[in-house]
Amino acid sequence: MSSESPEPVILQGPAESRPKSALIGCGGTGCNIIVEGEVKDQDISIAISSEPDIMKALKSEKVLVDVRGIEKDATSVKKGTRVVSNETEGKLAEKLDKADIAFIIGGLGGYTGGWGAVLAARAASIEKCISVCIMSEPFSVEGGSRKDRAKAQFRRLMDTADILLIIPNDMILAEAPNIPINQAFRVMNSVLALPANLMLQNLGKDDIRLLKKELRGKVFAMDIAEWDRDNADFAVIEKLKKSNWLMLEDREPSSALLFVEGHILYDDLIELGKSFSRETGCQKVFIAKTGEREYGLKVTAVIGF
Ligand SMILES: Nc1nc2c(ncn2[C@@H]2O[C@H](COP(=O)(O)OP(=O)(O)OP(=O)(O)O)[C@@H](O)[C@H]2O)c(=O)[nH]1
Ligand SMILES: [Mg+2]
Repeated sequence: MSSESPEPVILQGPAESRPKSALIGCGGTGCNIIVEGEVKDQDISIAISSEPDIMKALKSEKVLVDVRGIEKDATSVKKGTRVVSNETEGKLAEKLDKADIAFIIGGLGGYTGGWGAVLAARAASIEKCISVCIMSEPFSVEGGSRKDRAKAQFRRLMDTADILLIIPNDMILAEAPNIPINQAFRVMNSVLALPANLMLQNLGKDDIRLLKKELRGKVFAMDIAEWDRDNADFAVIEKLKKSNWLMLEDREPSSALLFVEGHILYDDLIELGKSFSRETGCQKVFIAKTGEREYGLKVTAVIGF
C-alpha cells in the first residue's frame, strides 16, 4: 500500500451559485416519490407515467406515455444520437426548461420506470443538463423477466446517464426482514430520494460540473455509516469497508462522493478523505460537508466503480 494518498476535493456547496434542478419521477416508484414529497427543494418536478388516474392526482408537470411505445422508443434510438428522436424525449426536454441537473428516479424492471428513465436521461443530455439516475433494482424474489428487463434498462442507462446510482431493493429486506411490502416501498423511496436531497442541498454549479467531468460513466452504489463515539473517522471507514452494499473488500472503487455530517474541521475532512483513499485504494475522493452533529460522524458514501 502506498504511503502517499491523493488529496481529496472538498466541494464548495450551493452558496455562490445554486444549480437549477429538476426531479423526473419515472413509473410507479418515481410517481410515488413525487406524491410523497420525498425529494425537497427541486425547482421542477416532472412525472412520467402510463396510468392516467395516477397522473390526475399529481401536481407536477406530466408526461403521459404508452407502456409498449416507451420500450420501443427507448430501445430504438442509436447510441450517441444527440437530437430528439421521439415525442416523449421532446416533451421531457421542453419541460426541463434549462435545468442544470436532473435527478431521474424510478425502479428498474417494469416498463415506464426503467424505459422512461432512459428517455429522461437522453432528454437531459440533449438539453446539456447533467443527469443523475437513481434506480432501484428489483427484489431477488421477483421473477426472471423483470430481472432481464432490469438488465437491459441498466445497459441503456450506462450509455446515457451521466451518473448512474443503483440501489437494490434487497437492501431494505436485509436491514428489516419482517417489514410489510408497502412499508418496504416507502422506506425504499426515502432511500432513493436521499442522494438527490444530499446533492440538492450540498452542491453548487461548479461542483456538479466537476463531478460530471470526473464521475461520468461509472456505476455507483451507496451506503451510510454512522458512529457516535470516539475515533469516529476510523470507525466510519471501517464500517464502509465492511458494507455488503459497497463490497469494498472485493473490488477497488474508482471514485467516491462522501457526504459528511459532524463537527469536523476542514483539515480533518482532508484527513478523512485521505484515510478513505488509503484504506480502499480509491484515487478520487470528493467530500461535501452536510451539517453539524454533536457526537461522532455520519457519512453517506456514494461510491463509483
Ligand atoms: N421503492 C419502490 N418500489 C416499488 C414501488 N412500486 C413498485 N415498486 C417495485 O419497483 C419495481 C418497478 O415497478 P414500478 O415502479 O411500478 O415500475 P413501472 O415501470 O411503473 O412498472 P410497471 O407498472 O410494471 O410498468 C418493481 O420491482 C416493484 O416491485 C414503490 O412505490 N417504491
Ligand atoms: Mg407500476
